[in-house]
Amino acid sequence: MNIDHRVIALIDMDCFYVQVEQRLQPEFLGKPCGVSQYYTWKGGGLIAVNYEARDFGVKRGMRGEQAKELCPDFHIFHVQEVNGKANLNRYRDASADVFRVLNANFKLVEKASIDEAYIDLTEDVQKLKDKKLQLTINDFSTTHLAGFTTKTEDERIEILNKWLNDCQLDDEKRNYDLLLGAHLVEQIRKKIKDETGFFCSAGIARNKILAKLCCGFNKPKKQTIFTQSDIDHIFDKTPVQKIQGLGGKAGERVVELFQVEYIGQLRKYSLDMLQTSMGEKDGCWLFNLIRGIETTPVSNRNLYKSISASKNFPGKTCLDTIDKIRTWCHNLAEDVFNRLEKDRAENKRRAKLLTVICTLATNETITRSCPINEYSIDRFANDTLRILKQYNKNSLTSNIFTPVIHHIGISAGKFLDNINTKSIADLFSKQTTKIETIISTENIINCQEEEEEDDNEEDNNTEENILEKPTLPIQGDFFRKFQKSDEQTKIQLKSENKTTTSSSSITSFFSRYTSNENILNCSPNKIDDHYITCSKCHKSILIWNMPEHEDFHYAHELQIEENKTNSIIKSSKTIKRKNTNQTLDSFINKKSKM
Ligand code: DCP
Repeated sequence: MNIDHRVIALIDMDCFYVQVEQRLQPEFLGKPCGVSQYYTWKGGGLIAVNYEARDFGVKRGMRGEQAKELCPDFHIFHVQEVNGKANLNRYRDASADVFRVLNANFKLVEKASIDEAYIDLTEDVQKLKDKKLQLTINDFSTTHLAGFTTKTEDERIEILNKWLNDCQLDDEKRNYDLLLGAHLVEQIRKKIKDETGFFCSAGIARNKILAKLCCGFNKPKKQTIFTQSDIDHIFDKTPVQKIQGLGGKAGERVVELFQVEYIGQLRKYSLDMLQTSMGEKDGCWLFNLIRGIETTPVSNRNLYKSISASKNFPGKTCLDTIDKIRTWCHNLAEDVFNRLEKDRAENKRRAKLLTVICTLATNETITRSCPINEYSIDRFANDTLRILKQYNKNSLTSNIFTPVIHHIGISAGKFLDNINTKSIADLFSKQTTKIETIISTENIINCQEEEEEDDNEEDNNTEENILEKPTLPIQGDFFRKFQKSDEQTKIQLKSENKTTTSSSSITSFFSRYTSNENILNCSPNKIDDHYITCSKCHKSILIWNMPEHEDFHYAHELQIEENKTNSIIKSSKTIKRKNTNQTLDSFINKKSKM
């Protein structure tokens, strides 16, 4: 597939939590509303605000009381609380309703957050081409073109109509597939509204970054097309930090380093200059991005990578006794447990790793993990408590905990798929269970400590958003794929007389600035010194690779058995690892290089 002819859409629900509440209480439809969390101080902190309220200047992050001063009719919905902790199930269930519609209609849907999804429409558009549709402006009642600010509906129609005719008449049909993509998105947005009651907006472009960017250009209830020819003049007015992946410290660093405000201002820097300052991979990524080239694929990911619960304990609400900490470990464990059980039933998978994050009064943020041997509230709670107790400077007999705790989060991840499949994969998974027992929960893994931004005095209820952010595109792995797959990138780079070999020795410029996006994401490739000794071969193995390593031993033992009896030879030759086409032989050969 030629990557530059992809058609990618980003669907983003409008003021999502407010719509979820309004669906339950329709009498508030059309009225200025917001959702607040923890109704404790000055009307609680607003985490979602609808567009009617935004017209009065009400913004996310304001206190409910402040919103009422700006807009006296402002109605506040409150996030449900269970055991003193925000319960987001209502929003998760509503999100599932939306994803059901998307999955029923498209093959390649990536869940980007609780209310955002990328869709790769390329194939659907190709199929639509065969139908030789004659589309009119009536098929695009909510569509806008990026780069055109239209004040009236007449203006919008005039501009879009011209573009629509150009697209259909253009012999090369350069933008025709974007047009067809926009047509599909108009239809799916209507379907979402009909089937769930929710409005959404969308961006349609050649890649995920542009789709994400332009989705925000005309919100709510609208969609925007970003054509390649508009890149330069739009980027000239787009602040660097509006680009996904450059929103946080990475963006700040780019602005500081190159003394620019808008992303388009970076065009004046050669590839060489960008790479010299940022490293080979990230310099190359940015060089291409500025020219509208970005090739991160839409991954068929509908499931969360981790299931988490967290809670802030600001100021006097801090946890200063073992009893309080025990209660909260239990509350959080219960939340995670209930969702894990639901996830296991629905998705046939099982989490293998429990990660605990905690912020102490000393401002230290600690992240520790341990294997999950079974789903159990008590087990999760006890493991969490045991980890936290390691940081207690008081005597073991005292109930007082010092330094006090201001944040606890627990997260279950590293899922093992297809746990119900009766196959050789099942045997592997059983073996994995044994391995976890060998490792035992006494082996607490020290994960790398990451900085957490102190964003609020209360939970901001964003565990989905924090934890489930799609992987940022600007990292080593991304570039390896990028340089291999994108013809245009190679041409671009050749014309600059540059080679694009990926260098593992170059520290990724961006990886140093993205940690706040993935606070709880204790990814194994970030930790390189946590090894355990394999009880079978006594090799030192990275703990996360242990299940796979043990699979190797298991497969090896099977191979020995295979050599012993002909019947086993026959059956074992057909054994394949799940999701791969490898035979047992190739599996063993590969693994024996470990
Ligand atoms: N959310 C949250 N805390 C935040 C940000 C968001 O709890 N700091 C929740 C409430 C939002 C939902 O996530 O409704 C989706 O977040 P979005 O950023 O997509 O914002 P909205 O959907 O509310 O508004 P918009 O229409 O601008 O996308």
